[in-house]
Amino acid sequence: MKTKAAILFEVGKKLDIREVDLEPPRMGEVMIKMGAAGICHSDLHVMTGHLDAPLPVVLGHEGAGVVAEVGPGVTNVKPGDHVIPLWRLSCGVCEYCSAGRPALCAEGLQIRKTGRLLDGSTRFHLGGKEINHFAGVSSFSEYSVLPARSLVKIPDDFPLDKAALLGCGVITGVGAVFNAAKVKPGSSVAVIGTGGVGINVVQGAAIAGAGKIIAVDVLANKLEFARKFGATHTINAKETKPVEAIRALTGGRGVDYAFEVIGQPATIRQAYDSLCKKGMAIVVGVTPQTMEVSVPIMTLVFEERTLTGSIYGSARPQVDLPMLIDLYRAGKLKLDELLTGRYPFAKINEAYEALEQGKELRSIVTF
Ligand code: CND
Ligand code: ZN
Repeated sequence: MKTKAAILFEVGKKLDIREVDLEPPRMGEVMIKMGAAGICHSDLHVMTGHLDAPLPVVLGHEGAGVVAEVGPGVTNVKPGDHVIPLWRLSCGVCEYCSAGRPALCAEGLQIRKTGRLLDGSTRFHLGGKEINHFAGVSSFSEYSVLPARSLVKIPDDFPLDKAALLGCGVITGVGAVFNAAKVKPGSSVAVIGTGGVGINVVQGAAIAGAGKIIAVDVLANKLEFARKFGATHTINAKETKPVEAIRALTGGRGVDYAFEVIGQPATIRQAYDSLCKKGMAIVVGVTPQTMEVSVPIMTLVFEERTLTGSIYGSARPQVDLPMLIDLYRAGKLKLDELLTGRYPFAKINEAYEALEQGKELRSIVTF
């Protein structure tokens, strides 16, 4: 069948919406009709060359849709089911999956690096040539084919535009707080970079009962949003040095947890430098492969600080996504306020320009 998909042909170029051929799902695969797809910075990293992906590729890793067709052997979903696709496939049986850390499964990394589905081929074709999948999701397409294991079923009455946000930005941000840091009630938290993912770290910390939540960004509108999502203090890093300001706000002590949600060595170092003794810095931002950061070793030893990272909210999506839906329905998780922009699929490049200019908190394209 034919489907319209947004393709990145070359780094530095805009997305090109083309009508491509989509093969039906093979063994263990599912075709979904996308309802909405989220505009995340990770796709922008691929467009600018900060993140590697085999090209040409149908981008998009945040989305939600309805199952249109299932391939042979699929038992976990059926046509008509509403689903969120996961951008980290997991096998369910390896050491990491068994330990409840599916985002560390090698299968997900394989699909992400090769741009191919598990049998090594693609379902997207243009003029007879293979077009790669992105992270096994490719949500910037009216229809996509992906492994059945990459899907989490959600209630049919849960709106697909809100569900799309859960698939990356929300589970990554809230999950970093709940699963990676395990933020304790009453503790102090700094969040450096409060865009679409960072704002979910802010609201995750608020839900976890943090006493002090210090938001750091360079844009005034992002800091205003951060207040609405639970930040108790805000710092504009363009006007004030963040480390000094965070220390001043904590009586010189530093924070228990500092999250970096941008992807730059300088801000990762700021997160580390903002910690108290025994504090933990959690890197969520994605940097180019070769980038490094250095920290003073003796603070690791004499102050027992931790520097760690969190991928995909260190989550168990089959457990955490339904939990996030419950939190939204209980009025504790803000999704309506998170969704600041809606663009028709045809205007996806405008959605990315708005993200680059910092105009939106999180936006979606609809099909
Ligand atoms: P978005 O562009 O929405 O947010 C970045 C924010 O950082 C913006 O509000 C900027 O104004 C702010 N910022 C930029 N420079 C500075 C600075 N020097 N000091 C303070 N603030 C600054 O991006 P996003 O929220 O969609 O994504 C953020 C990062 O998270 C990005 O690197 C993305 O690739 C990564 C990510 C990681 C994961 C994961 O699993 N770890 C999943 N999804 C996205
Ligand atoms: Zn993302």
